[in-house]
Amino acid sequence: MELTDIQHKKGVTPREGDGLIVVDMQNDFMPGGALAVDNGDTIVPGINNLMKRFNEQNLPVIFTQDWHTENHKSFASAHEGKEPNDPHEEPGIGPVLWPDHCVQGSEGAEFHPDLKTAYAQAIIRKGYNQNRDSYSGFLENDHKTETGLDGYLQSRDISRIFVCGLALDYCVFFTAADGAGKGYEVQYITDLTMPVGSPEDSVSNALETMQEKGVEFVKSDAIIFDKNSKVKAV
Ligand code: VGL
Ligand code: ZN
Repeated sequence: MELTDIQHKKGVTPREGDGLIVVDMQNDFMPGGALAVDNGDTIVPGINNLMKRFNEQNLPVIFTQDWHTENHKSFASAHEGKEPNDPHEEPGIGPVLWPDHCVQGSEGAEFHPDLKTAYAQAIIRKGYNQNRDSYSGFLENDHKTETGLDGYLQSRDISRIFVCGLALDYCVFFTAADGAGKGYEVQYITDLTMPVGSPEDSVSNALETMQEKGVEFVKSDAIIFDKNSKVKAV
């Protein structure tokens, strides 16, 4: 399955109770970065535009930020004789190992310089536990340990989330899937994401799993804002 096989919603109008989650728009995932996603930078203007419109409606924008320790166990360099993209299955790690990326405090962990970070009302960091990865913005890869995003969204009465960012087949996928699993309505914005594509079936696996979990797919030009449904400023 590929993105072109996916049925998209005709249109959706953001309303009170919605939030926009922008996943891992960091230098290391951009062309030239340590874990570069092809064309990862091309989605920055579209995300900026969408964040602006959420902001104008007084709807929250939340970022996630991949935030690893040095020698994090998801890095190939932490395993003798292993290379990035080598298959590796171990609780909380895998299905492949990664190049060193998004190390806490490094330039690679910073957001893309053109991303309008001022729109974000909260930033949830993840992946800081040395021996366990966290692809999802909600749960670490043990599928139990909370990042705090769920509590944040609940305390702000958010029940529907729009997700975009990097990467389609990892952190955006797991954020969308866990969101659906936790009972959020999830709108996956398919033109504001790009895939890593490792291993080979990662994209089809992500798309099929999200469909099974009831995630809905929408293109950014089908997100239609209604000025009359603007949330009142407090
Ligand atoms: C990601 C692999 C490793 C992502 C993060 O943001 O999708 N992928 N760390
Ligand atoms: Zn990572």
